[in-house]
Amino acid sequence: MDATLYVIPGSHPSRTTAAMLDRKGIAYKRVDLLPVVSKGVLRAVGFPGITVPALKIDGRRVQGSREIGRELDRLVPEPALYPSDPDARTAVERAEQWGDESLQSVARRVLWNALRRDRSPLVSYSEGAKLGIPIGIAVKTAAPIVALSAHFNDATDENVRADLAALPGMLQRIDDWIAAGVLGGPELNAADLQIGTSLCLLMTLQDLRPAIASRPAGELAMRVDPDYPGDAPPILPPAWLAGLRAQQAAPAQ
Ligand SMILES: N[C@@H](CCC(=O)N[C@@H](CS)C(=O)NCC(=O)O)C(=O)O
Repeated sequence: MDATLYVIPGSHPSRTTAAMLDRKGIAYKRVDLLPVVSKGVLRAVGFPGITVPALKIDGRRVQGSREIGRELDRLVPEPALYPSDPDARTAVERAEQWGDESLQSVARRVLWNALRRDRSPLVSYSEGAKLGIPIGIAVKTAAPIVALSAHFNDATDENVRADLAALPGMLQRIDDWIAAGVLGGPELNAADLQIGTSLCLLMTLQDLRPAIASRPAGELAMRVDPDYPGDAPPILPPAWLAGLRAQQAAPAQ
């Protein structure tokens, strides 16, 4: 199979897709793109949309982590990313959809808001990336990219405060899915890979890591992508983290 995966270094759905390809044993070439610049490059190479992950596989173009998951199961059925039992499949697809549509954006907004406050951790997210220019230069000139990414992703203070207030409930939902066997089973499924990488991205922030790492959701994340790049020292206003810390101090029974 001839496969090329277009990613942005540190992008969580890109890591989801890379994990899917690895699980299927499909070798691929990875093309690393800078945020924002990525939109034009994807159009130039013939993708209809402007987001990563984008996969060219045997001449076909597939874009979006969920679409790619389904296409990979069609091309290489085993090991399956979605259960064959219809009820189990519906539950996994619902969790995956929530991961894509809700948790993914929360992780993206929190990260860009934090990097807008302090760009110095950016280099850690590009570990091992081949961006076509030295990483140091890419990071030094990243101010407009960070500002634009925060803007495109609506990473406003107001939104991120609301995201962090909602995060304890989101983590509880993930723990509940793990307890119900929808997530975290013996074989990782598409929803595990979708949700796990968003958790990994959130856990790159030292502000959030302890509250996530100490619970089943955090254990799942470490199973999904233990080598996730990025490490940001405390950056966010402590008052925004109060709900998360209160939940960590008094976990649900
Ligand atoms: N929900 C989609 C969204 C993908 C998405 O928004 N990707 C971001 C990176 S995480 C992107 O390409 N952003 C464009 C940019 O940063 O310029 C998926 O799972 O494929």
